[in-house]
Amino acid sequence: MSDTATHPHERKVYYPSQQAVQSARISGMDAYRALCAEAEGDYTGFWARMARENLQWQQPFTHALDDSQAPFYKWFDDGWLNVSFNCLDVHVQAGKGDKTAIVFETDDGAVTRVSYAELLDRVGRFANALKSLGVNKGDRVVIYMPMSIEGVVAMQACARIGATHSVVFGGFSAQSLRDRIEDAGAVLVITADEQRRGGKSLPLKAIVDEALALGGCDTIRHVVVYQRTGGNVAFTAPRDLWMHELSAAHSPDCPPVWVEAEHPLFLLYTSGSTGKPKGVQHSSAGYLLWAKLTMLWTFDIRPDDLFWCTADIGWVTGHSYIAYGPLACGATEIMFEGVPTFPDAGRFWKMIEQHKVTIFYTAPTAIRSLIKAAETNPAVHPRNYKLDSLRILGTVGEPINPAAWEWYYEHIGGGRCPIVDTWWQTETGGHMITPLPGATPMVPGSCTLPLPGITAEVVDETGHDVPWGTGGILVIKKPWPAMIRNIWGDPERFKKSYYPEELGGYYLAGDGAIRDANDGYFTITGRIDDVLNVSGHRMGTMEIESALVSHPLVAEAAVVGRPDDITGEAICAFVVLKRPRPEGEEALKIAAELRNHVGVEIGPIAKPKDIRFGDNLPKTRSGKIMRRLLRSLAKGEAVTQDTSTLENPAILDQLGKTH
Ligand code: 6R9
Repeated sequence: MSDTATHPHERKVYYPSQQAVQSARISGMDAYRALCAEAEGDYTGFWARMARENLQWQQPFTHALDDSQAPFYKWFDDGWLNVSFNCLDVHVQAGKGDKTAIVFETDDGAVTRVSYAELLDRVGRFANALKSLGVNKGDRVVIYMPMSIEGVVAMQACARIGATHSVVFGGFSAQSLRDRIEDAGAVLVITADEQRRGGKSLPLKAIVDEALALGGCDTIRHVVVYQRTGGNVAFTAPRDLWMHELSAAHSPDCPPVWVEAEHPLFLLYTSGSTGKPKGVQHSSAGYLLWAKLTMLWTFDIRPDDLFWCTADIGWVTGHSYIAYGPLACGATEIMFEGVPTFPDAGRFWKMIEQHKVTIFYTAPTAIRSLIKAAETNPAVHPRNYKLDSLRILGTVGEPINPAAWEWYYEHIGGGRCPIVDTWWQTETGGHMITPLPGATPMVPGSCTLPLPGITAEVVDETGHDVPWGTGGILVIKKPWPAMIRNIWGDPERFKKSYYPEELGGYYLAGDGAIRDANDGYFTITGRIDDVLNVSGHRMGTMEIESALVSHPLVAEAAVVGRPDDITGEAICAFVVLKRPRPEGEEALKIAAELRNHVGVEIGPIAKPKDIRFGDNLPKTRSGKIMRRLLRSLAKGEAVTQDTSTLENPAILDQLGKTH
């Protein structure tokens, strides 16, 4: 149970300053409540108004919501638009072509800027190049690229011609990349020769080659390569092509391909509770509307802001708050190639000072690791940097613990900047529950209240509201424009995962939550399914288990999470080998080999921190692995749960020991 529930009166409340309230777009709680009331009074009318006022339509829609095939909802169905047109052309046509769209800083500190007019030029050229390679509306394009302006160009160019992109995070292995290419049936991969992170060059093109060589990717016709480092890469003619050569050979003038509102803008693979990652399918209009509106509401973005979201374009945060949202608002944003600890752990603070960042959005895990760094090395403490350009701070990806929140508020925000703790998911498209910087009183550790139009609630297993102060399941009661539309190629799984019958038509988020007994504020209590959150990255336990058992030595594996001070959760694997249980040096050696194997199967982010070997796993008499016992063991706690149904109680002693 959370602190807020047990000690309602000890909660510390932080109010946005008068100044923040006065100047905000949604100014004060009354303005927030008025928008909520408008949505409640006329739900579809509210969304229709938002969509008319915030997007430019080539052909206007005549109705907002079609729920005739629920839960396959359609929004603004008969309207037509183009996402890239709404992100680029609208600003250039409004005379803002010279405004800087993206400030890009490389790993080693070189800075380049691109204006809206230049970005439109580059997107147009590359979109024409994609067309010349036979990429058509509806084709899937996999993007496996580093943080770069070219990465955004690739995404926007797909949007411009109606191709559906699927960005795969550059940390995923060849095997994971192959699986995603195959599942999406992609016709083309866009990658880079190498990526630069923390002073090192890491291969990308070589991994694409490896992925394609694994087989099953027969749909791929071309691999387009952005030359980032100039490192040596193998080139297979006529399959492989250079991005810069293609772009130079084509005209910047590429009329947007108008698409239906529901046309899939992108797929993004994310972990679920079974072994296979799911391709979350997003729409064009509903998604873009929410990416833009949440920039306006949650970040209160203004023309003179310098917005910095530190996420990678391989995650949904990088989609909504780098590639689409800021551009849809005509904002200026920073994009960073590197890591927060290179050349030292003062990098973020130095960049905020140097570029005069006004809105900073990052993950709790980054904050926690930078707190630790600042405590051990005074030279990288934020007090050494001038951070007074900041006006709003944000966090995303996992719960932020109150101590980290307070440090962020004091040391980064100077006690002056509201913190927006934004709860949302790959599936929701954009923020769902979050404070508003010019309205909501903040409570550290709570994501506070849903945005206007978002019908979040905490219910029991049968879909009935639980009283405030009682924990339960987080649901969204009504559909919303930016919601997931489908799991690519698997509508049944979509229904089962997100709209289970017993919840009576509510969207199941997969998180537990509790509302404060006094003010109804939401606190997220963590996943209720077999999904772990490691450094804000979603990892399915089954996915890691399948990777482990695919190693020839492994007979059986069970993966659970345990709390970790820096990464939030850490991956802990219990493994039974096909040979006698190893001990000492040998156990360490095999554990290292298994870790490496998981890195190859999924990617380095999925490597278990702890691996423990047993002769068996704790199982019920019906053969079910008792994960809750493993969770206690992983934490190093004594097992206090009922073990009467356990087939083999002696195993707990053996698995409780770390080596
Ligand atoms: C945007 C993103 C989604 C899961 C989500 C939840 C956790 C995200 C959070 C949070 C507490 C927050 N999560 N934001 N938990 N407070 N502010 O992270 O998407 O990668 O799909 O992860 O992350 O558990 O269900 P995604």
